[in-house]
Formats: sequence, C-alpha cells, structure tokens
Amino acid sequence: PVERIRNTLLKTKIMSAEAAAALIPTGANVGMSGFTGAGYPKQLPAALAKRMKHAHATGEDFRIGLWTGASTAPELDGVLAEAHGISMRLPYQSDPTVRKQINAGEMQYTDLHLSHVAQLVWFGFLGNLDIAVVEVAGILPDGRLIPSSSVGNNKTWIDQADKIILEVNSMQNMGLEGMHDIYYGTQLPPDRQPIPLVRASGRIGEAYLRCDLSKVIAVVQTNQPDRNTPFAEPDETSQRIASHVIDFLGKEVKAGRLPADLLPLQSGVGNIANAVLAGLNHGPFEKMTAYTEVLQDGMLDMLRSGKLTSASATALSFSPAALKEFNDNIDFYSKRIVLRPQEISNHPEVVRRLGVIAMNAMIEADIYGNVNSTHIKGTSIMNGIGGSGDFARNAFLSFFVTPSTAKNGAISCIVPMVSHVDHTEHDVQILVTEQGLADLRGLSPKQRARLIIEKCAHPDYRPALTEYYERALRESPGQHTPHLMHEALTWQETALRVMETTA
Ligand code: 0RQ
Repeated sequence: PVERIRNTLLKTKIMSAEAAAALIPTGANVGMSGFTGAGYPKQLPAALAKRMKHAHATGEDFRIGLWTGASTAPELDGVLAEAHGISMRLPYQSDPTVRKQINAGEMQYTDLHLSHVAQLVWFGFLGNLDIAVVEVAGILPDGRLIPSSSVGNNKTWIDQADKIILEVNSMQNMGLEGMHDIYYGTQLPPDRQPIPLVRASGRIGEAYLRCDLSKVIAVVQTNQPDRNTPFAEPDETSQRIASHVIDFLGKEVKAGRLPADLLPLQSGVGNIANAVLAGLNHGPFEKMTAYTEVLQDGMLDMLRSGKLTSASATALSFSPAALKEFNDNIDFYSKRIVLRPQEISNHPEVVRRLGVIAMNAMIEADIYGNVNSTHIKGTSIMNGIGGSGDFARNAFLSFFVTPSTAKNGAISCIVPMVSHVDHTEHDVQILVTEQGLADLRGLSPKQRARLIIEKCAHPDYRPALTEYYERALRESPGQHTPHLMHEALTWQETALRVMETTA
C-alpha cells in the first residue's frame, strides 16, 4: 500500500483516536473538516464523545463549540450530539439529533452563509479557534497535506487554529492528489485584491494545504468511507420541476439572453437538484460547465457523458454507485474536477463574474417571492441556509424550486407570507414547482403575486390564495405589497396544527 504519512516529524505524532481526543479540553472551539458527508474525521469524534459521556456521568460539563464546512455525518455530528457534547454549532447541519437539540433549545446554532465563515474567523468575529481536526488523504515528505474529498473551511482551520489534529484516511483515493486548488491570495481589508478566477475551471492556487508542523499535536490513522447516501430515482414531481427549468433555459437561449452552452451551473443538494441535472444530461445543451458547491451524482453523469466539460466544487457527495464510478475512473474525473475552499467555491465576487445559473431548493415561498429555505413554521430549523444565499443574490439567474405542497398535500408551499425569510424578493428571480414556473424578473410585487399564484400554487390552494390577495388589494393600507397583517401568518398556524395532528 502507498505510504500516506511521509513526513518524519509527523510520523512521531501518530497516536490512537482516544489519545488524540484526550488533547481536546472542554469549552474548546474545534474546527472540523467535513462538507455534505464528505471528508470529515471519522474516528476522533467517537473517541471524544466517549470522553464527554464519561465526564457527564461523573457530573462534569464537557462540551465544545463545533465548527465545520457544512453538514457532516453520524460519525461526527451524530455521536457528539448523542453525547450532549456540542454547545455551539455552525455553520450548517442536517443531522436529526443535532436538529432536535437545536429546536429543543439545548444547543446554540449560528446559521451562516457558507462563503462568510472563513472570513468571519479571520476577522476574529467568532472567537478563538483552539483546535483544528482535519481529514486528509496523505502527508507529503515536506509536511504539506493532500486534501480529502472535501475542502470546506480546512485551509482556514489549519491556518487559524492554535493546534492541529490530522486524520489520515487511507480509504480516500490517492488519485485525489492534484484535484484541489487551494487559494492563498486572500487578504484582509483594506489590502484585499481581486480573486483572479475568470473561468469556472480555472486554477489560481496550489494542490496542497500548507501546514505549520509545529502546531500538529496528533496524527490519527483511519480507513473508513465517507457517508455516501444513495439517491432516490427522481419522482414525477421532481421530473416535472426539472422539465420546467430546462424549457425555460431553452427559451432564454433562443431569446439570445443565454449562450447555447449556458453559463456555469450551481445546483443545491437533494433529489430535485439531481432530477434537473438528469434532465440536462438528456437535454439539448452541450459543453456545459459547473461552478457549484457540492458535486453530486447528477454532475458526475454529465461529466461522463461529456455534456459537462468541467466542474468546480468544494465537496464530492456521491451515492455508493457514483463513488465506485468515480474511483474506477479517477484519472478521467481528476482532469475535469477542481475542488476549492468554500470561500472561493461560493464567493460572491466570482459567482457574479462568472454569471452562475443558481438552482436551490426551498421550504416555502410567499406570493411576493420571498423564500424560506431554513425554518418550519417560523420557529424550528430544518438544516440551514448553506450556500443558497451566496449564489442566489449574485447569480446571473436565480431559481428556487419546491413541490407545490408538503405533507401529502396538507400544506401549501406557496403562502401569503413566509414564516421566515432567507432570500428576499430582491434575490429571487424564478420560482418553480411541479405546477409551473413563475419568471419574476422585472416584475412589481403585485405582478409577482398574480403570476406566482397562477403558475406555482397547487390548484387546491389557488382559490384561497387568490381570495386573500384580492381582499388585500381592497383592504391593505399600502398598495405596493398588499397584505392583511392580522391574517398574513394564519396559514402558518393552520399548517402547524396539521403537522401536530399528523406527527
Ligand atoms: O420533512 O422529511 O420530515 O417529511 O421539509 O423537504 O421536500 O424532502 O426536500 O430534502 O430537498 O429539502 C429546503 C430543506 C429542502 C433543503 C430544503 C418538509 C418536508 C420534509 C424536507 P420530512 P423535502 P429536500 C446547497 C444549497 C437550504 C440549503 C441550500 C435545504 C423536509 O434543500 O436545506 O439550499 N436547503 N443549500 O416535509 C412544512 C413546508 C414544507 C415542509 C418541506 N412548506 N411546511 N414542512 N417541508 N416544505 C447545499 C448546501 O449548502 C450544503
């Protein structure tokens, strides 16, 4: 087998996960690697959770601030939450136990735009980063690190943390070497310079993470795969949403507003996103590119078929079948994929320069085009804003997609007023449900309302939404964004009762 740890000093730091976990004190802020189930440490968190449980059993408090790239996996978020060991979580999560503890008020959660996290740490706005725990694929003789299946915030964790623990995962393909582009040109204001990336596939950095070896306190060896959750085959709803999006893009090309090979694609995670990508893979557009956050199965298929010539992302999040395809053909894919730090993959400056086509999922939208991506009925978090805001505000075209109803039709995803706003009407250009597509570009609030109800709402809810809107037109004191303020959120209360009775 390939020798993964080739630096002599770091060889002397090899120890068990238990011994490394013993070096993390209670109250520490710990920056761990991991982005959408890729490249997270797999053994150290379990050993740390064991220590936490032991401390709690003897009446001691033992909790850490846990910072990551984005969501991780049961072996990280899951075990630490089960041990009641996370006091503060940021910036994005999707773990059921974490979510439960946040919504029960036991865990603090700071939901941040993913492109912001690194700079907030550099600015000193989040407090001191005590320890970095980062999975890598290998260590070069000179101590530089071969990044793993995600980059996320690892550059910042390694640069900013007082101490570093490395998990070297021999399950990660050594063919990952060279696929990364770690940009070291970011400065702090007032000395910032333009980020010199002018093509989605461009390279502006280095293939390795630099590492101050004197900060490394432990090296742990693991041999475990990433989370790799399978995808469901796109259902009819997802396919209908996908076909509305693809028809729209075709019309934009015809109208001369988009080039025939489109502009770099960004797509959120989940089954609708995959259905759109599957649709594009069989659609009319050729030689597309991607400038996205997470590279999922759909984009891998498009690279394979040649529809997509290159893809830039910060993480690889594959099903087991796609991972096998990736590993078996890594030489092919490594020429076409660039993995970057999330501050670059999601950077507003770059997203705006490249003219990215952004497609993200939502929980609900209101009749004026405000979008809620994060909250259930205003008070409970689902996952977080992730990168959706980084892309939506700065994109060339910004789509938000959802089925028109949730909970088997019992709840309308188009409502008079959203219960929480992540993307304001100013950042939302195109809303799509299986019912249809509302192109909101250039429209006033009142023009938007008519179109959203007509094109996106489910027929079962259209009459009630129309009735609300028409009464608002008659009774609202302001006629720019007509609302009945005492009534606008009653749809949320009704939905909450539906959810309570069906739970
Ligand atoms: O709940 O599983 O308990 O039934 O919300 O909804 O339809 O399964 O959709 O998994 O694609 O998630 C917006 C949450 C959609 C996701 C969101 C309930 C529904 C279900 C999930 P159950 P679906 P998805 C790049 C970009 C923000 C981050 C982002 C997300 C659950 O896409 O987190 O965009 N996005 N990042 O039943 C009550 C409604 C509801 C509702 C849905 N109106 N009322 N419940 N649900 N609509 C990626 C990253 O940044 C990492």
